[in-house]
Amino acid sequence: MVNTGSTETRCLQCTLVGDAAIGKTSLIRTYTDRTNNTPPPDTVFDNYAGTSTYSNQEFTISIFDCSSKPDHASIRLFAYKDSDVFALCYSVMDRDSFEHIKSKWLPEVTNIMGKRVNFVLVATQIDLRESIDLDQDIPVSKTEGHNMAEEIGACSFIECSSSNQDNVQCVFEDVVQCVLKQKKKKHSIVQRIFGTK
Ligand SMILES: Nc1nc2c(ncn2[C@@H]2O[C@H](COP(=O)(O)OP(=O)(O)O)[C@@H](O)[C@H]2O)c(=O)[nH]1
Ligand SMILES: [Mg+2]
Repeated sequence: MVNTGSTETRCLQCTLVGDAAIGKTSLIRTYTDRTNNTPPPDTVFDNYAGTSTYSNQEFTISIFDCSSKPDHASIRLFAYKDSDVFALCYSVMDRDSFEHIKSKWLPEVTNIMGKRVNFVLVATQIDLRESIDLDQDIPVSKTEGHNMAEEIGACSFIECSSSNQDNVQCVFEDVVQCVLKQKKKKHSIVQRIFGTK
């Protein structure tokens, strides 16, 4: 669970959520430098750790990577309960995965965590936009992603590619920022109600 205190190690728990085969495991393995040029494993449940710096402070991010299959829902729910923040992911090359953010993944997360859950919206595989075939769906645009993020109340929206490492570090900086923002908001509510610092 989150510990963002000023003297102890700052650590937080993040879970990646989204359809299968959209690049969740690749994103985590690229961030934590565990790719070794091997294909990503077909995950049921895995736990990774990485570090990110935000405002000159280092944070350890423990990351849960869960299977998206309906059969593994109970494993996901177990991971959700321990999470401080979620990265809701879709691939820009898979319109269904984009639609499922609103129809499936956000409802599943809020069902466990409540409506005030911290989450960022992440678009993956943006390098593939350059190489679409004529018979493929039109990729999900950046504007569509921004609009979705606003509509669902995401802390932030970011597009990335694990293949060329584009914005991979930024995804996890956004994750840290999302938790800190929420912590600050809670602190100011307590101050307003109780007049304490
Ligand atoms: N071109 C490209 N391929 C990717 C990217 N991320 C993942 N992939 C590929 O997409 C497939 C599914 O990735 P994976 O990480 O297993 O997806 P997951 O099921 O959501 O965890 C694999 O073949 C990856 O190599 C990316 O950013 N660009
Ligand atoms: Mg995976």
